[in-house]
Amino acid sequence: MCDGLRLCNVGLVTTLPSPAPEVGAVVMGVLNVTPDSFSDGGRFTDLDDAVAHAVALRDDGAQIVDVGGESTRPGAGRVDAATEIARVVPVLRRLREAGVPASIDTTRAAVAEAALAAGASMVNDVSGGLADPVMGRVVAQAGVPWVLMHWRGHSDRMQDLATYGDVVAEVRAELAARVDSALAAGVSADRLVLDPGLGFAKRPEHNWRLSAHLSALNELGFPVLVGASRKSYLGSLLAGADGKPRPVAEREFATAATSLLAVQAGAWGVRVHDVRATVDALKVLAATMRAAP
Ligand code: PMM
Repeated sequence: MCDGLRLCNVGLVTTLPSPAPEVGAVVMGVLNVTPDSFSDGGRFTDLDDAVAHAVALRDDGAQIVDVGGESTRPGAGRVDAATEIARVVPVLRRLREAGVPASIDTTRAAVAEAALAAGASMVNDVSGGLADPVMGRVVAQAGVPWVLMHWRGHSDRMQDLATYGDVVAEVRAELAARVDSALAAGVSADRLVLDPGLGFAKRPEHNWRLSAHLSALNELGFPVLVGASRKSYLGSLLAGADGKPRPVAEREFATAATSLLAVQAGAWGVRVHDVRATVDALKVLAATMRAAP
């Protein structure tokens, strides 16, 4: 049975969660068990703290908690697969015990495989399958949903790859190619979610343009997930008179605004650090839509 609050397990096959009606979109909470993520890096390296935070995100209204063991902030170096697995697997096991639905945020097939065995029920791949050619096979065999994010290269060089003529057309075409590749690997179309990858090989103007033209991605016919939460282009927008970007922890109102606008533009889901603020904003939108003629 699918109650709209959990991933729906049908035998071995896991289907996408559907939005809770009073919220109108799927809210994915962020849990980075890394020492160096830009927002929550270092906060949840203790297992009990990580699990408690995931439970709090769920209680605030997250339908799925996205667990990441490798930072993808611009300029970040890579950790090896064994380190990534050692960070995420104990957390995922505990989340399974606690009944908290979880996705694994990784670009590595080996990490995805270990994470799925430990209880993750969805793969969030910021490389859209480009970083690891085996990822499609692992996802197809597991029969789980797969978020394909737009990406052009690893974090240490991604900002050099932020060159576009028409960012909307190029992101759309590059995501369509990732969909073709996922389908060719045997992943079923109803397990795919697309994500414009705000901040990944994107300058602020690219993020704004993509946000303003989300409908171009919706036209591809797949659910769209948007991850704007606390990102640096919001910090720049909110810079003080001294020109300094607004600190990461003070970008919550702006993040909630991005969530509302994304869902209003047709997004299926939003990926955020502060679930409560976004759920509040989405409830306002959903109530307004219900009252519309
Ligand atoms: N952004 C980050 C990490 N993972 N996954 C998806 N699908 N979309 C995103 O925009 C995204 C992501 C950036 O790092 P964070 O975990 O600190 O937010």
